[in-house]
Amino acid sequence: MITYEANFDGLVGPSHNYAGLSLGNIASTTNKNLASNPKNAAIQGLEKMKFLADTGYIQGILAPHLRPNLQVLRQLGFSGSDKQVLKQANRYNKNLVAACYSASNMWVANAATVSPSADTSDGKVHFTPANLASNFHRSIETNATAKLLKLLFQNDNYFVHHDPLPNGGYFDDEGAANHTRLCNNYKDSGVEIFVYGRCAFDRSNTQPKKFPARQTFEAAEAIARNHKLNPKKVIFLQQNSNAIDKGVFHNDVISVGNKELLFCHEHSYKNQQQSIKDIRHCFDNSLKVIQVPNSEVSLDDALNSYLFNSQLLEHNNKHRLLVPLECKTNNKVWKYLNKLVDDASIIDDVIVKDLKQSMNNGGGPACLRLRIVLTEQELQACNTNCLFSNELYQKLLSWINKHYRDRLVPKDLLDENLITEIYTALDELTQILDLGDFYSFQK
Ligand code: SUG
Repeated sequence: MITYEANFDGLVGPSHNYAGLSLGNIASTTNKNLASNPKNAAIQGLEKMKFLADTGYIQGILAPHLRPNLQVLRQLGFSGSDKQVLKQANRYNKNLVAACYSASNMWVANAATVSPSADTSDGKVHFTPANLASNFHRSIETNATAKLLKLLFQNDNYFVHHDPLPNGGYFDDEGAANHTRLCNNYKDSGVEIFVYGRCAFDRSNTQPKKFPARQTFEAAEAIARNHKLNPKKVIFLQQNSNAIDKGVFHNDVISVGNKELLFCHEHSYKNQQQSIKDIRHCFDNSLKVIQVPNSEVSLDDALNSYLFNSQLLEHNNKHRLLVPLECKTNNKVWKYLNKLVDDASIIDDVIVKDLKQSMNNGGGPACLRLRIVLTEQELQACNTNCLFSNELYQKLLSWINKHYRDRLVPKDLLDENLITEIYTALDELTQILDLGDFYSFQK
């Protein structure tokens, strides 16, 4: 049976803006209040999807969530017309309005953790939407994500949807950004690696000092249990807390794995050498590890370039890396990448894509995609209108050009016209993607 690794990318929403909402994400805090360009952001993402689809990879699309999230503002006691709600909330706290407008749901690597049917004891694909409990603006994504995944992967014969984990600090979960799957072939059972930043029940466990550790060990364990994974094929590794304090807020900013290859920085994990040994022990001799030494690419260079947030793709039994443009403009990283392609027989191609609009908020190529390994039958069982095609590309491109602004600054979030523009755009999108009345204003 043919089995694919499909990449579902988040389509950037029309309210993409820079609000400095994520403590510990250096790009987000540095670029606070910068003018954003939602149109370019969406087109940059769409061009990445097109490239991958044209190259032969299975590419899907996840629709943006409804923003502003006025329902949350009403829940918090702001009332009246939409305009009045926004005005009152803005008087109360500007960050609250920005949070309700955030297009952060574009980074779908944080949407959910997905285990392929080859790894689960009931032979079904398991989904757990992330609670994203560490940041308010991200925590309000969970319900819409759960609804969207259920809509796209509806067939009970193939798909199991779990509830998000409970809030309250013990089970903070950031989804696939802290989850890596290694396997020999996609159809074979694999090793699932869960990376966490802190143990909630063991306060003596090392914690970062400056920035929050967003994922807990307890959340990772709960997902592995729910997904009915074979305990012998699951590994829990702790992130290096100094790296979190430098700005490594998710594991996918410092390591990426696919098939039999793990590409990581030497400061990815708490006990790096033991962690690699554990993976080797759990996987088999075919495991390949490229560990990048700090002397060649420092943590700062890794963070500035987002080298490890590349998409690591299978290519003719080898691998290729789709890297953000920032890897090319960083001399050390670019030199390293050229050496990697020249020297070894593991990576044979590097593709550069401009994703500057997303990068300014700390979201690189790998943040924009949720990987879902699917058999041919499972792929046919999902909502195929959300799978990429040239026709869909053309439709989405003209939809973006028609509806998106090319500049947003904080004061624009109070412009009532923006709400109307967004509703009109999203209404049309549900027709393009055949999502029915997905958004609450359509009821
Ligand atoms: O959660 N940025 C996101 C970036 C997520 C990147 N995803 C992965 N690494 N998988 C975050 O920090 C910034 C929003 C703002 O400041 O406007 C933001 O939410």
